[in-house]
Amino acid sequence: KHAWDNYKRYAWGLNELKPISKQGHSSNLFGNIQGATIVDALDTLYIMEMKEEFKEAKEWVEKNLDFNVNAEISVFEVNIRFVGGLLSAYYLSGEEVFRKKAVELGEKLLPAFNTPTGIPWALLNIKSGIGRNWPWASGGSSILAEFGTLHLEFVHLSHLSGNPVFAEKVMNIRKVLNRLDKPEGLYPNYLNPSSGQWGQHHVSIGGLGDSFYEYLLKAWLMSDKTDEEGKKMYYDAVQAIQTHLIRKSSGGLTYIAEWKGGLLEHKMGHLTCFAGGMFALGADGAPNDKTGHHIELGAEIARTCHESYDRTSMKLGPEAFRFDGGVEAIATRQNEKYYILRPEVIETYMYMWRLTHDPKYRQWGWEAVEALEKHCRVDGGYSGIRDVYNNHESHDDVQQSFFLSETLKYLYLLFSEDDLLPFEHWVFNTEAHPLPVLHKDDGNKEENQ
Ligand code: DMJ
Repeated sequence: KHAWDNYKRYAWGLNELKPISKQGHSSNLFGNIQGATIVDALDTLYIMEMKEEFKEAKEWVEKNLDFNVNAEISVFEVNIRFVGGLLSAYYLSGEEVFRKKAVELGEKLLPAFNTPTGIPWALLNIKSGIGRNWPWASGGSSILAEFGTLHLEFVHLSHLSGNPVFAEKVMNIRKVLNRLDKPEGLYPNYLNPSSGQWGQHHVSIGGLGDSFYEYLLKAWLMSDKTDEEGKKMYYDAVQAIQTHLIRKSSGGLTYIAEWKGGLLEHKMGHLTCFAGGMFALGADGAPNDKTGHHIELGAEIARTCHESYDRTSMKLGPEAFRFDGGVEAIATRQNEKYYILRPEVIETYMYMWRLTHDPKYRQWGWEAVEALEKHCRVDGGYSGIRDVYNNHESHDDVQQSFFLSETLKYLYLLFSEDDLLPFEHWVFNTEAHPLPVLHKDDGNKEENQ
């Protein structure tokens, strides 16, 4: 409520809030599409029964959310936050405006797929339909975690619009990936959309790779376990990750390293911490009696990520931590010591709690709540921190929209009963927007009704 009220007071209708300077914050990820915090927070407001706030947010969407703008946007960010947020708001509330807006935005994103291979561009001007890739990406490549994180939303867009084009686009991405040789069974982070060849052989379960793996598993779960291709791709990938990337430190902490052309960098990003929850969520379907092993792996990653928080002064985790040069789970570089209100560690606690009911996950979640209140809460909302090892806060003055959509929602779910958004019926997109499992008989049910 503190995060929302201050956003409303100082930055209403803009993308994000600057809680120290008490004004709006615009990120170039959304071009001049506005209202990221509103759309990202809709389902959180709904789930937390903040009815008045949800009503105001819905009215803003009806009157002001406009995609007819001359804007170059990140296809990935707009998909996970805006399309995902609108889809969840529709499924939870049944309000037609959200369905309509989601499909309208989905249509705007389609020109991104106009490449020789159908692997989409990272950036798209939604007025002109012209796409391009990030100038920093290896050899003009698209990014695995970006084009690999469209599947759940696009399947739902086809489901809700009756137009198969969305699902076709994401199924083609799978086809391209399945034709390619994978070094040691791993997926490099870079793929050129024109040649269909990998760029640099860098592999990460954190930034640039992360949610691609998440969406393989969740595509299978969301299909009511009928998507055998997604299932196979997920468990094969996890096998290769275990063999080549997962290591144990001398102090006994399991971590997931980064792989650069066969050499390991013994660094784990905060983003990588989501994988604890992913392994646990996928444990049930693991082949060869490996269920217990996948749960254990999830638990070990959760413990390592908790250590990365516990070993700081502020009890909030750094952006990246290392297992080399005599340290374990500690950031050594100044530019990796920040915390920007990210959710991944709390997300993993939530999955581990639901799947094991070990009370330590609630304790760890509560430690994070106390640290957020102590160090991130300011008069004008919540802010990120520049150095979590310092004893004095230097605030970055941004309240990220994912703080409302993910961090706060996962905390709320961690302390709720399991029947609030039960895993049998819902999967969370990578921005924590719940999407319903498409049960085998859904089509008939709709016809019958
Ligand atoms: C969010 O936008 C999503 O969770 C994404 O998958 C990764 N980065 C942020 C949160 O850290």
